[in-house]
Amino acid sequence: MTTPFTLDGEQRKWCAELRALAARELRPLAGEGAPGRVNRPLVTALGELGLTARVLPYGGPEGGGSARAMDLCLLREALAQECTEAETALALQGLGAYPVLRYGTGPQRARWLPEVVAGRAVAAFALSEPGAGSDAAALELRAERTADGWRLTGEKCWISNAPDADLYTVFARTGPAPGATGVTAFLLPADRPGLGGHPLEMLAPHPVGALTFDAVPAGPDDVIGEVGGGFRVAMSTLDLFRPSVGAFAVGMARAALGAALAHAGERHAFGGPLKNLQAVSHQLAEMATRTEAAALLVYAAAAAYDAGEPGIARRSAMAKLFATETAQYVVDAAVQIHGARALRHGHLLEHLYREVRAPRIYEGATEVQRTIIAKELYRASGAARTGEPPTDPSATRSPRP
Ligand code: COS
Repeated sequence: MTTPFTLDGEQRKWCAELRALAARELRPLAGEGAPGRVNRPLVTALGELGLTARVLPYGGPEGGGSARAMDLCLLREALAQECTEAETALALQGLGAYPVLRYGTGPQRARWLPEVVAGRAVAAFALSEPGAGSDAAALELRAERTADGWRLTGEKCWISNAPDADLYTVFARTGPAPGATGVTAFLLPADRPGLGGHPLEMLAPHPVGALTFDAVPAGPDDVIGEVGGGFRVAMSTLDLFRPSVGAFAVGMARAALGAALAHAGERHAFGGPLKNLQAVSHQLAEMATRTEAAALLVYAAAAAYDAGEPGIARRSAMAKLFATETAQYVVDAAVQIHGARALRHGHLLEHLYREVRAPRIYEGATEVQRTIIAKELYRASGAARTGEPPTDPSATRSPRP
């Protein structure tokens, strides 16, 4: 078995191939996309190159379907070093369609997964609302009972790939109970009557929008998982994707570190290359050390997920928290080493500086990750006092087939 402390030769080779592929095939397509909108040629290429299939291993309508966290993390880290747009387009396909892969019915899987995997359909994960970001269980999108199902009324906000996606995993309140109880996940195609939306202009270039629901009809066949089981669908999806946000951050940190190293070797000031200045060399060493630590936390969380170990929610939270905060530091330090040239539009670091901010917020802000980690610490210390085994919210995760 591979230890999470180092990648094996095959994994390193795969990462190198992915980087070359991203630079050759994906970066040119990314350059042609409109900021803030889904880049369909890029999504199609990710499907045709077989990359989406690695994130969403669809084994037929009734087949198993649990993504491998390590594959997802290595894909994201490698692509992020060459083309963040391709990286994010791939991740969003996974996030939007993973609930269908893991919890969907045979017909839901058969209808949508081949399309998403091939890059012909675009998926989105619609959880956040204007009044429910970090406090996801406060969501208010109402699903009112009708004779043959539900009608959804309300709105979603900051939804990646909206409003251009073809299918949405939507979390709505089907029961009167407040909080996590009474939330149900629905699979809604974009052409459902009453479903509208508009793009939002954000700092990062990836597509983000708002959705409006005006009595949108949904039937029992649209439910993902169980009625009332939607919060668990959302949380377990995030357990898989949070370490991979960390991997995206590690990829960006590596790209920034590479740029800073190159610049410090080429740029002369005060009678020699910048790298001869101790202030610069110590900064580079610190950037490298923190990036390495972030990568190790990400690989450890991914390896634990794939092995079905306990404490996944905590490990995912730690990986995302540490890696995204580290990447912000590394990109900022790389900008500082470059000086003003890094702030010009079109410079790699200007791009990364815009890209690196959002991952500290989406899929659970840094503060939410700390809350998840602390909750588990309290559970474990409470259990140690009583002698009971600690409860683990991520423990009911079905083992990988
Ligand atoms: N896996 C499965 N189930 C989980 C879980 C996990 N990782 N974490 C929590 N649950 C379950 C709990 O077991 C609990 O179920 P029961 O009531 O049946 O016991 C239920 O979900 C509620 O859990 P909890 O009480 O911990 O929920 P909170 O309302 O306190 O919320 C946080 C917890 C803050 C962690 C949650 O709201 C969150 O993740 N917020 C950030 C949302 C986010 O990431 N948004 C980004 C959207 S994508 S860009």
